[in-house]
Amino acid sequence: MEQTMELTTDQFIRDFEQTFNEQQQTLLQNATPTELFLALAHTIRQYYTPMWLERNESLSARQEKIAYYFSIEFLPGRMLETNLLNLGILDTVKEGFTQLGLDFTAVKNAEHDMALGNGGLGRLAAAFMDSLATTGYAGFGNGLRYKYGLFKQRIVDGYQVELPDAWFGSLGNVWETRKDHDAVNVRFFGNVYMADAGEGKLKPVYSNAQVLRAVPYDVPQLGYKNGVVNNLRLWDVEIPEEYELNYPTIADRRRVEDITAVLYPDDSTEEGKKLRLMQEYFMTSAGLQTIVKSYLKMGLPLEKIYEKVSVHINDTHPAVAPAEFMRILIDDYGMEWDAAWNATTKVMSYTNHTILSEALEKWSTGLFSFVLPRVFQIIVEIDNRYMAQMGAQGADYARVENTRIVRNGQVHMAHLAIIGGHSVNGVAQIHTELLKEDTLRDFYALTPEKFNNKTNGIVQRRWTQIAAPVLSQTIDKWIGFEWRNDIHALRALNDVVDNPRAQNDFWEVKQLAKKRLADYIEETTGVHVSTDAIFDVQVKRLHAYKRQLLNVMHIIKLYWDIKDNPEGDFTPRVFIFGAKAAPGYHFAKSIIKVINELANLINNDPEIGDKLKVVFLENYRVSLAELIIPAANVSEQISLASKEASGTSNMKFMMTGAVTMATLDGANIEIRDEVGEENIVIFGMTKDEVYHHYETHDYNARYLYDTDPVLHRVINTFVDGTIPRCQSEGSEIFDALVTYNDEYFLLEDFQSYVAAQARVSALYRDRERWMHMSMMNIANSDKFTSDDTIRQYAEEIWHLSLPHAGRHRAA
Ligand code: Z15
Repeated sequence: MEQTMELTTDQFIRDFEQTFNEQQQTLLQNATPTELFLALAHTIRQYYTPMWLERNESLSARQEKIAYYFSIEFLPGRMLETNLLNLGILDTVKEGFTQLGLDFTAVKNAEHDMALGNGGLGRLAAAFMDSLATTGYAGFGNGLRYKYGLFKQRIVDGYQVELPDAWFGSLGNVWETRKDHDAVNVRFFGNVYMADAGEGKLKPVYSNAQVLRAVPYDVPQLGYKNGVVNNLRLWDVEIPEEYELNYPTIADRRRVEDITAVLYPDDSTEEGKKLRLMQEYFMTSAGLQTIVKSYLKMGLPLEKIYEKVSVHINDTHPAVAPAEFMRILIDDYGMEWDAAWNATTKVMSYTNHTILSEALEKWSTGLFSFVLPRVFQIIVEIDNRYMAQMGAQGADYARVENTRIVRNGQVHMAHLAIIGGHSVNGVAQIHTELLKEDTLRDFYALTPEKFNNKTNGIVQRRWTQIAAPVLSQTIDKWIGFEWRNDIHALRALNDVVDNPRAQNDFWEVKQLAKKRLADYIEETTGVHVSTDAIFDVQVKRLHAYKRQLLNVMHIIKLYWDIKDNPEGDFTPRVFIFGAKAAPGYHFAKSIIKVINELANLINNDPEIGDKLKVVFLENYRVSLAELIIPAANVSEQISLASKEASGTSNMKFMMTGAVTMATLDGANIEIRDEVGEENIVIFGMTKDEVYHHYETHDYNARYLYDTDPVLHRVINTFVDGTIPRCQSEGSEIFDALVTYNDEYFLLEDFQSYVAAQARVSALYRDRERWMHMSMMNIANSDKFTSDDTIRQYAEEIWHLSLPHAGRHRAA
């Protein structure tokens, strides 16, 4: 049901000027983009504040069930345009700025990305917040208010250099509101023993514990044109006044502040640090404590909390939740174990985002019991009871042993999340199948009813209406406006994919986006790229399994093709990379260095010219993605089959008309199912072929290197001095590929990748055919709306019902 704010341009201008005058006390003409941004953001705050208050009142008055999404990362990027779009006033505000003679683009660019996330997992969490509000479900986020978000990446001499990202800096976060009255205490360390509490009960007594204050900052999450405002709650740490004497020096205080100082810059690898465990427990405990408190305000029995509360565990980072929930129910509120366990398992659910074992968190029992002594006791009890119960049911002993929580001196967080909850889901069909048949097969055998799939999605509004306004207008022109409110209406585009005038329009749209990106490339790197070339893009975290190196090997092959035959017929390409490497991930950083040096070699070779360009754009982030993705012709989704749980940028590229170069991995498979085999370019091994290699140990990379002359030459290029200034990085790559037998099977997939790329070049030269493919991708992208994904979570996992429309909803 559509519902937009009623706001005329004149009214907006009055509101904005008044806020600006109160805040900045200068002339509009003198204001910097940042000052204008602050005034605009505060104007918007005034617009949504009444909706936010009303939403909270109506949810508690109606005692609606609420789902809480616990995530150590949220990656919303910029919020200004999303908030304006969702209020239905983006065009009004743009028009107002034009009338005031102000540059809206400069103002929107003054907003710093809110980058409290690494990559896909954090971006998905932010997408779900938008979709929860948009669908109207009561779903709130719970996370950490890091002072420094994901590091800022600079490239110096081809190397990645990391700089701190003080994202709210001295200006503060304009969207947040501190909620002092909801602050709670969180305890770490010390000793715990059980004392007699009378009536045969025991109560824990703590000594020497460290008590810290958790203070929430709430960030509103606006629904698209429906007047709904949900809440993203981010916790910050403070020293409670009564304990200030314990922290006499600034250094003492700093150690505490560390808990919310930095987002761990690791993606898909476990960061086994004490501080990380403290972060995880801090946000989980604070969140759960306030959830129980606000539930009890309704005057309902605690045993039935699962009727009004769901808690979702996003990856293993908040997986201490079942144990902490048990602690709160038993220690703080005196509930019996069985009732508490019944409530806990009905409240909790868990999403797995990877099969890479490095990312399935495990803590040594020594560290865990040192940091969280009481929680550890509870986990041991859960584990013992699990063993006893499974034994009593006659479950297979080996399976039970494989699934227990405490094993070989380690606490297995995924196991706690599965045993302590009622649902575990993967994030794409193939990923969920792999969980069932491999990673979590013993759990699947014991409790198959807990397993389900929820294929990821994206906030399509951001990637079209915000990131690609001209594309959006062109869609309007051909099929009308309905798709802006109901994305499934986009399918009407299927009728015009072969219409020459439509094809021409969509071609021009892409050319404009490419021009916009080409200007940015020239400005930031000094490299001139031609928009006549295919823009071939791989943007994502740098990780061996994502195989940026396979892309590099293909580029090297093309380089030699041109050098061997400079007059040959060649379809020009611009290869564009964007990728951050975890600061401790040495090999990933070596790949960045090699890409940059290869780029120098190729871009400065006059014989190569416009046939081939390679560009590495530094500091890839959400706002840069908004510039890059709509400009892509080819979307590189080339992970080793089975390794990329889903991928989500693949969906964004598809929707803006790129053709996907894909392995049969993650959501690529579902993209193929939507667009059809002939509108995607598939190559490489299947997951079964990969697993066959694992089972037979028959893979021999050196043999491929020795026997395939093209491969031989390409791989030698890393070490023979052709690419200057990366001797040591080149030989690391050589060793990984040949000496250490190529863990991700790049050599095996190379020929098939090269052939697929040749197919792309031929297809691109046939403009009609290419535009058919491109438009088929746009026209059939509706399946990947996170609005539908979140509806499935809400209905099938959290058992939410749609709250009744509030006053702001049209009748
Ligand atoms: C992360 O971004 C993902 C998985 C993880 O385990 C961690 Cl620690 C971070 C990604 C997956 O790699 C990606 O395939 C998926 O699309 C995304 O999560 C969202 O589910």
